[in-house]
Amino acid sequence: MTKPNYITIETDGPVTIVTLVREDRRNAISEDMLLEIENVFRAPPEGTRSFVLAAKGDHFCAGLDLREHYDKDRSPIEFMTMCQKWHRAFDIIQFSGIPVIAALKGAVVGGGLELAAAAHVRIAEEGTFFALPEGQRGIFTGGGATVRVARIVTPARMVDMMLSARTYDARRGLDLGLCHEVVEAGQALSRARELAAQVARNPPTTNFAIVTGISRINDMSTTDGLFAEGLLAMAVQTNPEIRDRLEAFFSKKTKRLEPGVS
Ligand code: 1HE
Repeated sequence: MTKPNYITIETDGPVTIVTLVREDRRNAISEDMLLEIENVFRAPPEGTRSFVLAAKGDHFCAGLDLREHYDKDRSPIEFMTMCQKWHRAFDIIQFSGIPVIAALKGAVVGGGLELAAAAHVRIAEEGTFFALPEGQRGIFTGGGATVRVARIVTPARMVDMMLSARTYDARRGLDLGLCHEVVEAGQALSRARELAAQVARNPPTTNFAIVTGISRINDMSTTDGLFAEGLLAMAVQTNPEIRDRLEAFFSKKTKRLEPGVS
């Protein structure tokens, strides 16, 4: 694989850290950058058991590269094809079977929010803000927000977000499910790395079931969903790898859950 220009890829044991490094454009996603993002999640470094998705600079991601869009003056079919590329790339992030922890800061807007929504856990630091400003720019979402963001915040709220271009800060984002944890300014990356290291210690089959199964089952009817849940549990609960963990629990060698610790 040739060296990417718009992302960096670093491995720390089983954790692979993918960083958007186009800070002069506020990490706006161009066609080339999208392909680089897709490639690393499609073919992760050997031994990857979890990902951190991070960004350089003050902002996570400003969405679609509006300059490239303007300059290319794409035809309807060209943009449809582009959307399909976004969908393909973000589907790989969501469904490759490997957990992705996003470290959010500054603007997480438009296509940047679509990218974050494809990650499984979102850690936001103080100063993060979420928005869908597409309406204001006269455009529409095209990277999966109508599916992923609408499911998080409800379709009605997404309509409002797009019409009003209102921004939600990290705390409000936490209430709405746009992020799962808020940390002090400057701490999102270290917390995401810590969580990714913890998640990497889960059996891969268990992580696979969690990150692919829950979303897919929620696309199914109740009957199909319950059946699919049984099939996944059948594979995970009978995995010989989990026996040691249960024994460690019985012999009180594992840390107990504590109230109020997230
Ligand atoms: C960009 C982009 C971009 C910045 N494409 N070049 N997304 C938006 O509508 C967000 C647009 N961006 C912003 O609102 C602001 O840039 C930020 C709040 C993210 C950051 O503000 P700030 O003051 O730190 O930076 P800036 O001066 O606005 O931007 C720095 C440079 O990055 C500037 O270029 P320069 O040549 O003047 O230095 C900006 O033009 C450039 N820049 N954002 C291209 N998005 C699959 S469909 C998805 C639909 C969408 O995502 S719509 C995009 C929504």
